[in-house]
Amino acid sequence: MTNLQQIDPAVFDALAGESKRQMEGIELIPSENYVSAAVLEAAGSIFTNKYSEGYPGKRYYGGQKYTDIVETLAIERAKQLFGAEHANVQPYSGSPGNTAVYFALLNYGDTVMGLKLDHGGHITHGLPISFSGKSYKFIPYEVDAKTLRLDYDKVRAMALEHKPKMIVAGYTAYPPEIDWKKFREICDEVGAIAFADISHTAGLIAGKALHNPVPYFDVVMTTTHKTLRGPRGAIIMCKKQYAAAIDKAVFPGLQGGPHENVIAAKAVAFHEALQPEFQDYAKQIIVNAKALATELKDQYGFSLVSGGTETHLILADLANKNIPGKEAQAVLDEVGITLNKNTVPFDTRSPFDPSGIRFGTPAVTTRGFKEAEMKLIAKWMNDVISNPKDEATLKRVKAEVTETCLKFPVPGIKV
Ligand code: DSN
Repeated sequence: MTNLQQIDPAVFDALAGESKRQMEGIELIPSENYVSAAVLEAAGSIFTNKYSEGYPGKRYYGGQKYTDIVETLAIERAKQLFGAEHANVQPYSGSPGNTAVYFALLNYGDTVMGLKLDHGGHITHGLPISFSGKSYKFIPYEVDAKTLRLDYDKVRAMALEHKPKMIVAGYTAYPPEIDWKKFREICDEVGAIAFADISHTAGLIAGKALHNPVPYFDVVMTTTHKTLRGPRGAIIMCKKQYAAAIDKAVFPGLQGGPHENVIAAKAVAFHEALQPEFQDYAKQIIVNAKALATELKDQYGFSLVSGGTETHLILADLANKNIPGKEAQAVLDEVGITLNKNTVPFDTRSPFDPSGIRFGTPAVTTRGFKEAEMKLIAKWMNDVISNPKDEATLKRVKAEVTETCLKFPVPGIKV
C-alpha cells in the first residue's frame, strides 16, 4: 500500500493500526469475519469506477461488458449456493435489503410479525423508531419467558389473531436453530408471506451445517459479510413469482448504481463458499461455539440465554457475575477480546448498558482456532470478568491473547 502511505499517511496509519488490532486480538463479535485476500482484491478493484444502473443485459449506461459478467456470476453462484429460484445481488447492506423486501411486497400500514429487538430481532424487523416500525404495523412476537426460545404455538396463535401479511423469521441474537418448516406452516395457515432474514447464519446454511429456509420461504435476505465471509453487502433471494417485484424495489425503487466492486467480491465469496472446505469451516464454527459455551457454563458458571447454542452465537446474561454488559465489553476490549454488550430477553437494564454480552466463533474459526483455543478463550473471559479491576490479571491475559493470536494468521493481513 505504498500509494496510500505516501498520499494519505493519516488513513494509512489508521489502517496499519486496525491491521495490528485484527492480528493481535480475538474477534468474537458474531457478525464479523475475516475475508480472503481474493475477496479483498475484488472489493478494492477498479470495478468501483463503474456505474451500472439496471441489471445484466439491461443497463442504462454503456460499457457494461465486464460488470455484466461479474454480476451474472454473483447471481448464478448465489442461486446455486442456496438453491434459489431468483437472486438480486445489488442491495448495499442488510437494512436496505430488508427495506427493499418490504417495499416490494407490502403496502404501507400492512400488518407484519417480527421478533422483538431485545429478544433477538433486528432494528429493521419493526422497531417503532425505525423505518420498518413507522411504515408498517409490526406486531412483535417474543421468546418464551422460561426457555428463552421461540414458542412456535404462541407465534401461531398470534398469527391467527393478527392475520399478518408477512412474518419475519431470522435474528441477530438468538442462539438456537430456527424451525423454518414450522414458520412455513404458520404462514400457510394464515396466508402470510414467509420472509427469512438469514444474515447471521447464511454461511452456516451455505456450508450445510444448518437447515436452509430458501426451499420453504417466499423471500430470503442475507448480508454477505457475516458467517458467509464475503464483502459488506446483501442479497435477496425469492421464488420466481416475486422476482420482478424484488428487482424493481431494489432498482429503481430504492437504490441507484450498484457497487460492482462489491458485487465482484460477492461473486468471489460465493465461489469460495461453494468449495467443499467451506462445509468443514461451517461445521467447525458450530463445534467451536458449542465448546466455548459448554466451557463457560460448566467450568465458570456463566448463565447462557436459551441454555447454550446450536449456531455460531452465544448470549450470556452477566447478572450472576455482578458486572454489566458495557463494563464487560470495555474491559475485554482492553485485553484484546472483542465482543459486544447486548440486551438479554426481558432485560431490566437499558440497551446502552444492558445485562448481557453477545459473542461467537465465525472469525476465530476462520483463523483456525479449534476446541483447545475455545477453552483458553473461556478461561480468559472468566479471568477478566471476575477481576475487571485487577491490572495484573489484565496484563497477563492481554499478553497471552497476543501470543496465541500471532500463531494464527488472519487472511488478507500481511505481518
Ligand atoms: N449489526 C449486525 C449485528 O451485529 O448483528 C446486525 O445488523
